[in-house]
Amino acid sequence: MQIFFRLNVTGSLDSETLDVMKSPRCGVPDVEDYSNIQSTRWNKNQLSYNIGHYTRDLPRSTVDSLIDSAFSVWSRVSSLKFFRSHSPNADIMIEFVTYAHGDLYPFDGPGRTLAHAFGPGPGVGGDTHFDDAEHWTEGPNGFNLQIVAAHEIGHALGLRHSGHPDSLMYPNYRRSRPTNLLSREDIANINTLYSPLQFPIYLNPWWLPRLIQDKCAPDMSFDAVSTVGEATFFFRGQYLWIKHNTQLDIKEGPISNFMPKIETSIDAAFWVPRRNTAYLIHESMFWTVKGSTVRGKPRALSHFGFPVWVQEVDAAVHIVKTGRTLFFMHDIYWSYNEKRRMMDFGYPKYIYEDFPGLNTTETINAAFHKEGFIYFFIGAEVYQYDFTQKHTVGVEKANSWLGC
Ligand code: RSS
Ligand code: ZN
Ligand code: CA
Ligand code: ZN
Repeated sequence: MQIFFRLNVTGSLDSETLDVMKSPRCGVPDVEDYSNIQSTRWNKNQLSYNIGHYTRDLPRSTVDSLIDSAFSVWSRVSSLKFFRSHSPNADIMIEFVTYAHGDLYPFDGPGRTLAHAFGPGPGVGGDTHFDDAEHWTEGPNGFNLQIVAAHEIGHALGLRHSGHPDSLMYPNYRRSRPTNLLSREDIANINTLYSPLQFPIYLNPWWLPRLIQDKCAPDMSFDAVSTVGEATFFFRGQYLWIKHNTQLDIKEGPISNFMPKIETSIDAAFWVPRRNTAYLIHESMFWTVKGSTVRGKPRALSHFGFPVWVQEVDAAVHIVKTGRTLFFMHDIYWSYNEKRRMMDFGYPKYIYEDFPGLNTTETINAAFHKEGFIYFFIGAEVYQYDFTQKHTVGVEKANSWLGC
């Protein structure tokens, strides 16, 4: 236990260890150990909350704004959204109460336990109670309501305790925390639990305004586009936009925010659903992204069986139906058999021979496959190509895919 909490490992019950041992294990049933392996989660990304009984320590409007900022702590770094409701059936019911208050976990008067929250679920699930025997404050004296509320909301969202004192989910109150309150671990944990893509988002892109790109610029083009799980990834320079198939909002930020190992641009990308794997190509190297993580070190493009003179590709697309991955370079392309893991015989071939009707005077920047069509990104345009009928079905602005 001392090792877990990074205390001095004495093996005896010194006062520091006793303080930690005295902490109730949060007082709610789903926290039986000090592991932050997450349990249940809400099956939706928009949650309502209702503030029922207030404390008299602070004006109501102050409580409202501190609770609101505690929710923002989590919504800023995740796909979650919170809205206040006055319904008694709100997902997260917030209450200031003392001693016995109707659940099995009576509070203990001033000090000791400050609050508790029930993990996600119907009824009492998500409900968050603050011990009103404490002195709640906005600042560092007494117990800071925003800090405690943000910790409890973490539980209400399904997070467990962390052994790292820098994490908001550490089981003991700490009056000084960074302004964003969260550690990298907290951010990684909430995103493991709720990211639709299962990609950890280590940094919020909005903290890096200098890198923001205008996706709706009139001549917008992309370096690489690929389906990845339930989303489509659009790469340009060191920047990435992620459009989820069913969620309306588009995530964006430097590529390294989503995949910390990748600090270059991406020339081509493709997704092999059967292996739940995306391949991201930069010059003569490629990364493998499986499920949530970039696997190991980048590997050489020659792995696919290219001749040595091929040191980069313009675009790549995997066609599930044929089990082939097509690699485009200038006016030629290769076909790779993913099942046999080897290049098909007779390649490279000219693009215009097999893709009639496609404007191939310019290089193909990016390509991806969706619902039976290949979408070729050429300059600022995207061509919807019917692979079986061998003709272009439509042309649009490349960034129309990002809602421009
Ligand atoms: C939670 O995990 O949701 C509850 C947690 C909390 O209340 N932790 C206690 C705490 O830090 N209390 C501070 C005041 C007492 C200090 C004495 C030692 N001690 C919410 C927090 C993290 C925001 C844990 C605790 C610390 C404790 C205790 C509990 C002595 C009982 C007795
Ligand atoms: Zn806790
Ligand atoms: Ca108490
Ligand atoms: Zn309670």
